Amino acid sequence: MPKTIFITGATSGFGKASAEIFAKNGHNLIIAGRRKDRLEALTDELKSQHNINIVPLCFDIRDNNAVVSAINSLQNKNIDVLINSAGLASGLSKIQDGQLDDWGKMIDTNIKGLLYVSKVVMPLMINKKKGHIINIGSTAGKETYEKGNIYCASKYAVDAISKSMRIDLLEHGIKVTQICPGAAETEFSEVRFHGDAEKAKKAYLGYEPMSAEDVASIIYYVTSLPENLCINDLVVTSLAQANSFYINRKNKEL
Ligand code: NDP
Ligand code: 8X3
Repeated sequence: MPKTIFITGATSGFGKASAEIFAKNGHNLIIAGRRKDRLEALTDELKSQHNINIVPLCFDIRDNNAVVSAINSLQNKNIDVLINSAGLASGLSKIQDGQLDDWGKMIDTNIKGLLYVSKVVMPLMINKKKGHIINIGSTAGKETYEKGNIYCASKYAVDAISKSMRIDLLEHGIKVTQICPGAAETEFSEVRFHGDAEKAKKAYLGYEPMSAEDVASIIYYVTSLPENLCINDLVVTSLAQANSFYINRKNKEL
């Protein structure tokens, strides 16, 4: 039975790879992001390959009015799965050297943006006493690491929000899963280093990180369990990574 999957951050990385795997499996999509050209290209591509409905929604999740009006514009608000993937790290520096602008971006996107989208979608799921919210946390939300500070704090918040959602939505039969990936090669590091592709590449040198498709396959998996089962919290890394700080790099000085 096809479901409707609402994916934030669908223009890149985990969100885009999730759109692809759910489309391949015949599910209808609502895909969101700020880059309209990418949303349109992905919509055209997936529609040409699969017999599914796709609604692209272009908005900035930091803008609550934009979030509310985008979701209210949907003709069909029957959302089965919400994947909160939109997020970012901005900067990597010691907390005493941090930039307010970077901190604001991470807090506004990873915490407030996730909350804005969820606030509109939760009542829709409560109405039908069914739904599945998947929040993309991080290993950074399980252990802090040097220079990770506010990014880690934003992902610790996702951890707490996911636990709270699970408790408060329990009586409504809504599943809440937090997926906490370790390092995966997406546009994440390029965004973190403010567009410096060379610096971004170094984050993945000397070991094999996960791919966006690896994480998307886990996201798909957690939605494919029987109705009475819910994976609450899932940490996934490549074989080369133990946690936030231990990565088995071949080139040890990196
Ligand atoms: P990408 O940079 O590849 O994708 C991030 C997505 O988030 C893009 O589609 C981007 O869309 C969207 N986004 C960012 N800011 C906003 C905004 N203000 N409004 C709307 N959409 C926004 O990164 P990943 O796919 O790797 O990251 C996805 C999630 O996974 C993030 O929450 C990240 O923190 C988390 N994560 C990533 C890991 C990694 O190693 N890659 C590991 C653990 C967690 P657009 O720019 O078009 O708006
Ligand atoms: C992204 C993974 O290790 O850069 O959440 O924090 S890490």
